[in-house]
Amino acid sequence: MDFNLNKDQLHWQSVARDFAQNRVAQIAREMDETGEMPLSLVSEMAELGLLGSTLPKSLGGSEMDNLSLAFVYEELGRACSSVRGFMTVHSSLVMQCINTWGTDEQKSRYLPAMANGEVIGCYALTEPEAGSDAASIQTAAKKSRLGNYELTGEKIWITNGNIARIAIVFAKLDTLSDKKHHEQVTAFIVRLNHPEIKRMRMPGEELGHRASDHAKIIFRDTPLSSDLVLGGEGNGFKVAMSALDHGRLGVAAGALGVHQSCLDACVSFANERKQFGKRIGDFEMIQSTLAEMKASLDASRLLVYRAAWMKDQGLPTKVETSIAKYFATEAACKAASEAVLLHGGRGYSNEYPVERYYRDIKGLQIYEGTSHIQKIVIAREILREPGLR
Ligand code: COS
Repeated sequence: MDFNLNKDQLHWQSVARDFAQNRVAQIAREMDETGEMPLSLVSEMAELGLLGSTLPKSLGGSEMDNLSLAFVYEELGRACSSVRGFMTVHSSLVMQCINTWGTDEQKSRYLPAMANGEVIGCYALTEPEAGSDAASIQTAAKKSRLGNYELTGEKIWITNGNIARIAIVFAKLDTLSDKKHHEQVTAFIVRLNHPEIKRMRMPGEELGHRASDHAKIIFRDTPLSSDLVLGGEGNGFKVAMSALDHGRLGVAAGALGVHQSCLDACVSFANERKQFGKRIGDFEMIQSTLAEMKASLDASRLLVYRAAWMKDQGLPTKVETSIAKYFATEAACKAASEAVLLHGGRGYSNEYPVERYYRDIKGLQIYEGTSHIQKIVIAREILREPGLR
């Protein structure tokens, strides 16, 4: 792996940093308090070419490499996890997935409009009884004699669900009911502005990601034409898992951003706060915290960049992505907890941003596969291939 960044990578890092620091960070606290992300940010991200990410220019994309995309998520994550989460779902889970599995017609119908921000996407896998056990979904697709489908079921925790125009929805196909659970799953690209589709905010107030749009979506005999199947009947579980390989890397990169912001906040606080007659940064216990935070950040960064770099080489990255997601989110959780402690009483209030980082980071440890799930993916692979390096 080459540790020197090329011109394009430096460009995307700088574009994302400038946007994140000058536009997003300025309003992050307000978004957290109001619970809304202004949609103008979506248009701005589109104009900067961020939403088009790795997609080809012929489909409205920006042709950045996956390492550059990791920099974009890292920079957005430094400023606001809700905005980073919006983009990871839209650009990685949905757009990269349609680009991999879609027909030419599906790609040209949806991807340019998504790259320019006109159409927002969401990914509808999770259900009340199917979280970690993704193959146990109950949403059903009934196939008619003419080859069309009807969709019935309920999806929850769908990020971007109320603002999206399209969703990738995973359902079990009735004609495949004699197959194994995961072999019945089929993915559909569903237009959400249909009267048979009900959408609402998730009940309750969330710990973090308060400017994210998390929806419950209900389908009742929703008609779907045959051209909306994504990746072929019965391939939906593979579509879902491969999309998560993109999304999990985005989450891991976002965790780097939160971790970096915790460190930055702690360094500045350690330099300005005085106790016992000197800067708290002069005390070895505080120095130990800062050193651990920095060492674990560097380790996370190497793991995230390794997975992105391998993806750019066309190598399989399922395990490396799970390692990056697991390690980077756990390390950032610890860093955020230490950051609140280091700030003392001030860290416990939203006077300082570490309180928001602490609430937000917990979400990254859970969504797109909890730390437990990432450990399952890693362990299964090393048991299957004991000499894995
Ligand atoms: N890419 C492509 N295909 C994949 C894949 C991937 N990353 N991971 C698994 N598959 C394939 C397998 O190869 C297998 O295919 P075959 O039937 O041809 O052998 C099939 O999918 C089933 O895989 P597996 O047996 O591993 O499925 P499990 O039901 O045991 O599930 C876990 C595996 C637990 C890893 C999976 O359910 C998972 O990731 N759960 C978490 C879901 C999640 O992240 N939810 C959050 C929703 S988004 S916020």
